[in-house]
This record gives sequence, structure tokens and C-alpha cells, in this order.
Amino acid sequence: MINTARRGGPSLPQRRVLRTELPGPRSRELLQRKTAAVAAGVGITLPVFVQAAGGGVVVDVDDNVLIDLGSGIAVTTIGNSAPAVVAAVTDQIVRFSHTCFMITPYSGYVEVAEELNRLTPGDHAKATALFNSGAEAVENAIKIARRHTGRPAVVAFDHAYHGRTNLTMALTAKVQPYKDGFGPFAPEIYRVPASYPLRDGLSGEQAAERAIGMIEKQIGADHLAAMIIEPIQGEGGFVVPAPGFLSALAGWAGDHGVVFIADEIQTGFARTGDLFACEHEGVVPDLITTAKGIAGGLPLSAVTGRAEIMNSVHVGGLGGTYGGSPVACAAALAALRTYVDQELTRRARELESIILAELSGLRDDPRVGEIRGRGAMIGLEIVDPDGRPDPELTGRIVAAVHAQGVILLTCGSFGNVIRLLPPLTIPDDLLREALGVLRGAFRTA
Ligand code: PLZ
Repeated sequence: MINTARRGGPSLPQRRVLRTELPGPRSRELLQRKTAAVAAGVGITLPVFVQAAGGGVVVDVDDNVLIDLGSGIAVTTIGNSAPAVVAAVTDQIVRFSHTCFMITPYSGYVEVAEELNRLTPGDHAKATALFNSGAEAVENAIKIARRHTGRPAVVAFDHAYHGRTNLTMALTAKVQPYKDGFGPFAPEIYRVPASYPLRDGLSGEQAAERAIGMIEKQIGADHLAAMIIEPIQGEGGFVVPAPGFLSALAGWAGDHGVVFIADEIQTGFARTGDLFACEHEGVVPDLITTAKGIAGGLPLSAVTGRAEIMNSVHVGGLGGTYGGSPVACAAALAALRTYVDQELTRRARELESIILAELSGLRDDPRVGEIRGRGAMIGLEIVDPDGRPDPELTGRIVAAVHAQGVILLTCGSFGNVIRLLPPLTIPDDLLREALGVLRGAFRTA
């Protein structure tokens, strides 16, 4: 039977089906056209071209049905083509597609701002500005922090990832593939060590002391506008800092007039089992950047934070042609309602229990240095017999998983972390099946 599904969403049959080798003939043909037409710098993890997706599956153009453990890098947390998002987008696009909020505004933008002000950590007065991509939100958070403080310097951390634009490349730690040959980078960015319990063995307080000591010696708090940090590092390896690290940094920032920015672009919106990962540590950031899961797959990002910081920018100082597009805002309102109404934080915790139970046998495997993360954001750090990062073995395991029709991503400064980011709409049995495939790949690799 050929799967003729052309529509996605949760009603797609939720089972893995392999009809061809991967990639199949139609995908291979498209891949050739891609190679001829698309800039070579745009890489591909798994070259199966998609025709539909929803729930926990992705259907390719050869009618293979793959299990999705990546959510398009933590974007389709509420599932691909979630019905509420489809309805909201359809309704909006037939009314108007664009006016530019800075020219003639519309209510959707305001409503998204109100929702984000309400949902993000802290009861203080807040304001929000909307943009298109995660990197753009990070850029704007830094602009706002500099305007507010009148200071130039910004601190980022080892293993950080904040984007691919010029300023955000400077904030991002890893040279390959993100920065190689793309300099010079933005000035006044300083990098200090993060907390990486598996590798540094430090408590949260000790790691914070190390970072703060360096900041005070090498930059000086008086010159520092902002400190930006991912509460759980994403691209850097799903590194959960030792308890107390984030709160010690936030406390120090607060004492020195430094704007504390939580980059929750990957961790945000129920992914980690709370609406925002900061909440696990009781940390209330001054500014928070969000994107990815915010709008069910449409491009939208935001900076939300203390009203007095956000509003320190002169009128006209923030914006962009498409920022807070009416279609993306309609999608975001539907997505944000879904997170709350369906209590998806609880669902993320359920997925965490399933994942940890299914992978418990790997805890004693010497090749697995650590299984870590929160909610539906779990990583496995792969190591060699001496405990050093083993990207080569990681690549072999992931390739074996891909060949079995499971979409799986890696991350980590050393390319040795397997990361699980399933959509929260994945059925339990499908998730278990995908994790069985992963266990099988450990046996054969
Ligand atoms: N901040 C914490 O995770 C995006 C990058 C994929 P954009 N992460 C996926 C790639 O290889 O380009 C990310 C993030 C954190 C910022 C960003 C940047 O978000 O929407 O990709 O610009």
C-alpha cells in the first residue's frame, strides 16, 4: 500500500514504515537537484525530502515513514501542522498576510506580547519585542542591554550557541562549522568557562566563582552590559549546569547592574518539563530570548524582559520589516494556548520517564559517559575507553539509527552527544520503538 498522505498533522498514521533504502530514489533525485541549485554551505543531516509530517512521524517523498526525534531542532514541540496552528494560520492568511507592525499595527502582535509577558518567569512589569529568528532575538537582547546600561562588553560561555549572524557568531563558541573563515567578529565579546559537571567536576558555586573571578579580572563589572547563557546548553551538548550555577551568576549580575539574559530559544516552551528551563533553578532572568517552539513551526522570535530595561530604547530603535508577522503571531497564539491548555510541561516529564527507562540499560555502557537533560531534551555523551569524546563512534551510531528510519540529531562541542528532542505529540509506543532502534545501534556499532 502506497501512503498517499499529502496532509500532515496528528492524524497521519503513527507507525514507522520503510519502503526503500534511505534516501530513496525520489529523495536521491531531489538531492542531486539540491546539490546543483542550493549553496553548498547549507548542509543536510538526513537527506530524505519531506512530503508530510505530524504527531511523531515524518513522511518522505518515497513514502517512507520515519520517527521524529528531532522536531526540526526543537521547533515542532506541539507537533507538525498542529490543527490549532493550521486553523489560526489559515484564518489569518485570508484576512491579511502583512502590513508591517511598525507601519499599521494589528492585535495579534500585542496579544503575543501580553502572553509572553505573562508566561515568562517573574511577576515584575515586562515588555516584549518580536523578531523572526533566534539569532535576531539574541542580537536585539544585546542591543537593549547595551542601550540600558551604556556599557559595551558582553559575556558568553564555553560551549555556547547563540546563532550565525555576525554578533551571534561572536557569542557562539564553536568554530566548526559556524565561524570558520567568517570573521572578523563583533568586538567586546568575552568568553568564560561554563559549568560542565561531567568534565569539570565542580559544584555550581565553584563553577560560578571561576567564571565571575575571570570576569572581574579581565573585563570589570563596570564595563559589562550583559551576560548571556543557555540554562541548558543546546548545540553545545545538552549540558545541564551544576545546581546553583545559574542562580549564582544571576545574583552576581543583579548586584553589579549587569543584564542577565537567558537564551531559552532551544529550552523554552515546555521542552524541559517546565515552561522555561530557568524555572527549574528558580532563576528570574532580566531578559529572555525565545524562538523555535513559540509558533508551532512558523518563524517567530521574541525578547521579553523587565519593562525598565526593554523600554530604555528610544522609539524606533527596535524593529524590522517582518518582525512579529501577523501569520506567525496567529500561529504563536494557538501554540501558546496549546502549551498551557494541554499541560504540555507534564507531557514533557512523561517523555523524560519513558526515555530514561528505555535507556537505563545504557547507563552502565562504558561508551556512554553520561545521560543527562530534562524533560524531552535528553542527551547521551559518547566517550572512548579513556572517557574522551568519541565523535566517530557517535557518527556511526547515529548513521545506523538513520538507516532504520529514525530522525536523530547530534550536538556538542566535540560532536559526541546524541540528542533526543521528540515532539511532545509522539505516541508512547512510537517513542519506545525509536529508542529500541537506538539501543540496537549501540549493539551493532
Ligand atoms: N540560541 C540556544 O539553540 C538555534 C541552530 C541550528 P536561529 N539552534 C539551532 C544551526 O545549525 O543553525 C539557536 C539556539 C539557541 C539561538 C539559536 C539561533 O536561532 O533561529 O537558528 O537563528
